[in-house]
Order: sequence, then C-alpha cells, then structure tokens
Amino acid sequence: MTEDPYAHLHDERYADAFAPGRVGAGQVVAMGGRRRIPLAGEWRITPDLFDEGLRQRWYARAPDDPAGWTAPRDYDEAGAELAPVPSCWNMLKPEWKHFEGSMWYARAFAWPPAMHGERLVLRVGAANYEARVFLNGRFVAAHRGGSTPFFADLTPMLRAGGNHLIIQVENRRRADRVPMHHIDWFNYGGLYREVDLVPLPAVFIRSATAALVPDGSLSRIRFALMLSANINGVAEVEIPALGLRAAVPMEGGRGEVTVAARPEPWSPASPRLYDVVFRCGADLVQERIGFRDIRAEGEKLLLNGEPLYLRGICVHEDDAGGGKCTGEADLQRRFADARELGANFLRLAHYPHHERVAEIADAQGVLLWSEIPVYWAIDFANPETYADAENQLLELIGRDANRASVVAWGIGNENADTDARYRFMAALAEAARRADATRLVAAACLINREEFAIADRLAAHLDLIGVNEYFGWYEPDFAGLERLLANSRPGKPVVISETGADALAGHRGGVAELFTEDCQAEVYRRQLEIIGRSDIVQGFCPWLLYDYRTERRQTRFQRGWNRKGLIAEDKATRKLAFEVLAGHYRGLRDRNA
Ligand code: GCB
Repeated sequence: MTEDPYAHLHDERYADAFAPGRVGAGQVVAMGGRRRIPLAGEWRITPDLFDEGLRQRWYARAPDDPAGWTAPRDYDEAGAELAPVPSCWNMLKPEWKHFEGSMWYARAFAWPPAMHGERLVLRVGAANYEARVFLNGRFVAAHRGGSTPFFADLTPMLRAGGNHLIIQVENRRRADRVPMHHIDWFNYGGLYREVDLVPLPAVFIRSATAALVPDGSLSRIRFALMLSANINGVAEVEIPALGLRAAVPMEGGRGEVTVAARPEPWSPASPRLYDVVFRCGADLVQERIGFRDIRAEGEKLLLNGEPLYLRGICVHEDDAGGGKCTGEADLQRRFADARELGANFLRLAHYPHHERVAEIADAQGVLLWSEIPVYWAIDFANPETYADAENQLLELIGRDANRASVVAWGIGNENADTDARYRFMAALAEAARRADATRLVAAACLINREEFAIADRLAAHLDLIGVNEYFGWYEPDFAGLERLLANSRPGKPVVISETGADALAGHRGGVAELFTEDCQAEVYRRQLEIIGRSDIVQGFCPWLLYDYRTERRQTRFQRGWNRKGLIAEDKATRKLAFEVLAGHYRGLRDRNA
C-alpha cells in the first residue's frame, strides 16, 4: 500500500514519537583531554515555521537529485542553503532576524574503518532551544534547554560508508520553557556552539572530578569517578606536580577516594592549576584543575579562609556580529575589559555561557557566578518545567564541575516570592547542593517592597543572596537604597547582583537627563557611595559590561538594545561610567578589599 499523502495534515500528535528519546544530565560525558572530530563548517539548512519536517518526516529522506523524484515534496536538502555551524540563524539573513521556529541542519560525515571498534558520541555544545537528532533516516535523541551541551550515542545507527546527520533545532518562546516567553535579551536560534563527534571506548569515564574537601582545611582532595557501565574494578588518579597517585575502587560503576594533599590554593592573586589524570580501563580523562575553598560565614565570604569582596560586572553572551555565537577573540576581549575595570568577578547572565569562559577564568584568576535561565515568571507550578530547569542545572554542573573559577551556581533571577516559586527554587537549591558541595548556591532576588528589606523567603535556601536593585533608575529616589540597607540583616552574604542605568554612547547632558552618559555615571557614583557604607554587602556586580540586543527596548536611545553597558555594542566605546567604576575598584584593590 502506498503512503497516504494527506495523513500528516490531520495529525497533531506528530511530535509525540520523539519525547521518549530525550537525553540530559545523565548522558553528559567528561570531556577533559578527549579527541574531538569537529563537525564545524557548512551544513545544509532549511527553515520550518510549521514543524513540517516532523509532520512530513523530512529526516527520513536522503538528499537526492530532483530528476529522480517520483512525487512532489517540500524538502530538498541537496538544494538547501549552505550555512556555517556554529552560528545563529538570525545573523545569517535579514529576513531571518526574527525567525522563531525550526531550522533543519543536515550534513554527511565519514566513519572510517579504523574507528569501527569504538563508540561514537555526538556532542552538541548548545542548540537553542529544543533539538532532535536523526542519523541515516532514524530518530536518535532529543534535548531541551538552550545553553547546555548534550550527548547522543550514534553507534548503533552508524553505517560503514557515509553517514547522514540531521539536527532539527527549534527556538519558539513558550510559557512552559526555561526561560519562558518573556525575556530581556534576544532569542537567538541555532546550533550556535561547536558540534563534535567524540570517539569513546566501549566502557568510558562519564564523569571525573577532583576538589578540595569543603571543610576549610585545604588539606584533602576528593576524587570521584563514574563510568558508563555498572562494573567493578579499579581506577587510578594522579596529580604529577604533587607526586600524588591513588587507586580508586569502583563498585557498580562508581568510586571515590579522599587523599591528604596540600595543593597551592587557587585564587585570583595566584590562579594555580594542576594537571589531573583519571584512568580507568581503556579510558583516560585529563583536566587542569585549581583547588580552592569558597564559603559563607555569617554575612562574610571567605576564599581559602581569607575575606573576599567581589568586584564584579554582569555580562551577556551577545555580539553585534555573531549574536550568541562567540569565539576566542570575543571572550579574550571580555576578560581584558573586565581586567581593565579592575573586576575579580563576572556574573554570567542569564544562562550558561560557552565553556571556554570558565577555562579562561580558571587560567586568569577571575571568579564566576554561573546561572540557569530561571528568569522572571517561569511556570513554577509545572512539574515538566521543573524537570527542565533541574536538568539544565545538572548539565551545567556536569560540564563545569572542575572549574575552580566557578564559585556560585545561580538558580534564578528576579522571581516573584510566591509559594509555587518557593517550592520550585528550594528544590533546585537542594539539587545543586546534592550534585556539588564545593560551591555556593545563589540567586538574584528582588527586594521586598512592602518592608523595604532583603526579605526573599528563598534566602533560607541560599548561601549567597544576590540583590537586584535599580535605585537611581527605575526607582529614582536613592533614599530607598539607604532604607533597604539599614532595614536588612539577612545573616548571609549579600552581593548587589544588578544595578545600573541606560546610556546611549555619545549622548551627553545633565546628570538628571535620562539615557545620557552623564546620568549613568551619576547613578554609579551615588550607588557606590551608599553601598560603600554598608557592612552587609560583600560584592558589587552592576548591569553590565556591554550593551546587548533585546526587542523589549525601543526608544530612540535603544532601538532594540539594552543600553546599560559600560561599553557600547561595538565592545570598544567606553561610556563615562566605566571610569567611575574602574576608579572605585582601583581604590578597593589598593586597600586590598
Ligand atoms: C533586570 C534583569 C535584567 C534586565 C535588567 C534591565 O533586573 O535581571 O535581565 O535586563 O534588569 O536592564 O532592566
């Protein structure tokens, strides 16, 4: 019987078949030192506003020549446009700037006989927001979450000759997603981070971590390994520079060992990293790891037992040329600008940034707050939304567990203090702690405007309370800030996780004239003066380093850009406030604060 050419027009359950194949944090693979076969370069891409590709099963078609077609069709991979991966499709053509829907990415790759004994896993650095992977016409895996990596085992479906890979990436904004449909940044779509093939032995090391035991003694390192199979055996760990070597008994695929050691502690002043080797059977993972202890004690922050003040700046992953697709030069410039500002801390807003950021921060001695996009009015009562948020958090922890620079996991931003939100985020905080006892759990909270105090109920579940406040901008009267600080005794460290004002670079005027550089600089001066007098604030992290694209902002000064950057969107033109903050941070540094 021939296929009914009309059936798909009436099938609204077309996506159901792909839900069971979802991969997530459980499939994350430790990547340190592994061989990667990059699938960078040109892929064939086809936009799809209506999910036709799923309805009509575009993925089942091999690319072929129209001369051989026996029926009309709507998908023509061989004739599709070529586009680079990684990239954001919004940046490729003016007519795709606001496209929100699906893009079908297709390409071929070889699987040479020399690799036939190995397992071959696809690693997608990030695909915003949902992705479905197909190999040789068959569904392999699906993933949701726009900024964390995912892994799909291709081995069972590989063909000895050429292989045909298709990835559908879909970025609709929806109320049940994380983030939901209302955000203050641009919803870029695409395979915007590296896509690689990763050859692995039949049994491989899935996760491998090494960190100081978080007891403040700086004298013991705990190693933990997990394998891809529930087998027993012995793994081995080694830190050559410390002359340290230890066996790790593995039971049911898991093992850990704690070893007495006194590594030189990692810190911004001395970002010492050690080569750490994990071996098990035929597999080896190698990482560069710093060892440090971060903790909250009362209202203070301690790094390696020493008081710590965070001289911070927030930053989005956004670029006038590449969108959310970033590269080494862009990231190095970000760190150079932060250094010139005198910062020792970056808040990576509002989603996991590229993994290179934490590697660079490790090497340069910059502290990081890394967060998931539990932003504003998430669907807190929805268990599926919770599962998605927790999975993104665990994927992020799985990716960056060995990065000393990451001192805080941010579990949310400006979420209203409702019961549903309290339950949702308390559970996230506990999930973060279970997965990782070596970092602070933080959130950027709203102030309580009835009591004019830092009184978010979630604080009971946090180690570090972020406070977003815009006195001098959304709330013109700075007296509110004085009142807030005088009223608050949270008993835990507080960092100002956002404050600031918009300024169009080059627009000058009086300090009371909104959107001028002068007004922005004045907001910084007043903020710093008031906050400098408070003893509960352990860090200042204003909003933000660079102007960035956001469709919510449409005045003549904004035209689609959030102008709260200290530097314009060209990432070169500094506004007056840059020097105000840099001067303040220099003063703090000189006083060793
Ligand atoms: C906030 C949000 C941040 C916004 C910023 C602003 O509080 O957390 O994402 O973009 O304010 O510019 O208003």
